[in-house]
Amino acid sequence: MYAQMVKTDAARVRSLDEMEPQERAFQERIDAGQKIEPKEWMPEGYRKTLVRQISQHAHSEIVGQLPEGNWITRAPTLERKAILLAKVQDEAGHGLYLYCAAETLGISRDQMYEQLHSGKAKYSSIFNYPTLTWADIGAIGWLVDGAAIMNQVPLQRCSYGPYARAMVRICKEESFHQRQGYDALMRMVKGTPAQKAMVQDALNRWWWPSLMMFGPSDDASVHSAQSMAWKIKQNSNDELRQKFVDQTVPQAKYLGLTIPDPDLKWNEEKGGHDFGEPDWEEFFNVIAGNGPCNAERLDARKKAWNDGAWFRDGLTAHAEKAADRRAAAKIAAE
Ligand code: BYC
Repeated sequence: MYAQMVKTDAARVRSLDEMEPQERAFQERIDAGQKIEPKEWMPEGYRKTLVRQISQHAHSEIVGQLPEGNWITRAPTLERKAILLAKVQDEAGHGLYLYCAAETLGISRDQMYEQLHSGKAKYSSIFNYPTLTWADIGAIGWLVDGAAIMNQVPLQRCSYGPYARAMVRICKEESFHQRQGYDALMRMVKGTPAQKAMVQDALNRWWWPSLMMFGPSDDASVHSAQSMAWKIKQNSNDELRQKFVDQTVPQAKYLGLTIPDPDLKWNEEKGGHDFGEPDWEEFFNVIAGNGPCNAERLDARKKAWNDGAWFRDGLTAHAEKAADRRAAAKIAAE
C-alpha cells in the first residue's frame, strides 16, 4: 500500500526554460517573493492545488470541532469549560476564514461542502481518532495544535495572499489553543497517580497520529515538490515533522511523561532527535476513509447540513421575495 504512494513523474517540477512566457513570468514573481492576489492570472495547477489544500484545511478546522465538542458538557470545571468553548468556536472561525480564502479561487462553499460530504475532499487524518478521556482534550491542545502551529506558521508566508493573511490570525489563536492544552495536562500530572496515568495514556494514543498530521514522508509526498516551487509550502513534510519532535520532546520531559517511541534519541551530529517511523499503512488507511471515526465524523457533518436545509431554504425564499419587492418598487417608480 505504502509503496503505491511513491511519487510518479507527475511530481516533477518544470524548469523556467520549459514554461510558456506567461507561466514563466508568474514563476519569476513567485521566485521574487511577490504575493499572488485573487484576480491575477495564475496557472490552472496553482489554482487547483490551492483549492485542494485550502478547502481541506477548512474542512479540518470544521471537522476538528467534533472530537473536542464532545467534551464541552463534561469539562471538569467552569473555567475549563469556558476555555474549551472558546477554542471550539475559534476552530469554526478558522474554517470560515479558510472557506472565504478558497472562494476567491472560483469554487463555491456549496461545492466544497459537497466534496467533503461525498468523500472527494480530505480533512486531517488526526480527527478520525476518538477522544476517550479528559486528558485527550489536553493532548489535542498540546500535540495537535502544536503540530498545526508548526505547519501553519510557514503558511503565513505562502505565495497566495488571501491564504497567507488568513493564517496570521489563525496562528495567533492556535498559540492560545496549544497553551491551554499544555496547562490542562500540567495540572493533571501534578494530581493523583491515576490522573498522571491518564495523561500518559493520552500521549501514547495521540503521539503517532500527531506525527502523521505532517503528511507522508517526503519520498511519498506527491504534491510537495510543486507546492514548494510555487511557495505554497515552504518546508517539506519531514522537515516540519523533525522540528515538531525536537520541540515536543523537552515539553514531554517537563511533564514527566514518556514518548511512546523506543527509537527516540538525541543525535548530537544532526542536532536533532532520531525517531521511529510512523505506521504509514495506518495513515493511508485513515485517509482512505477507514479510520476509527471517519464514518461518525462524516455522518455528523452530513446531519448538520441536512438539519440546516430549512434555514437555507428560508434565506433563499427571503432573498427572492426581497428581490421581487425591489423590482416591483423600481417599476412603480418609473
Ligand atoms: N490528513 O503530497 P502530500 C487544525 C493527503 S486543522 C489527511 O504530502 P500536501 C486543528 C494529501 O491531501 C490542521 N490527508 O500533500 C483544527 C494528499 O492527498 P490528495 C489542518 C493528508 O498537500 C481543530 C496526499 O495525502 N492543517 O489544526 O503537499 C482543532 C499526499 O500528501 C494528510 C492543514 O490542513 C493528513 N494529515 O501536504 C485542532 C494544513 N497529509 O489531496 C487543530 C494545510 C497528507 O492529493 N495543509 N494528506 O487527495 C498542508 O500543509 C498540506 O496539505 C499537508 C499535506 C502538509 C497536510
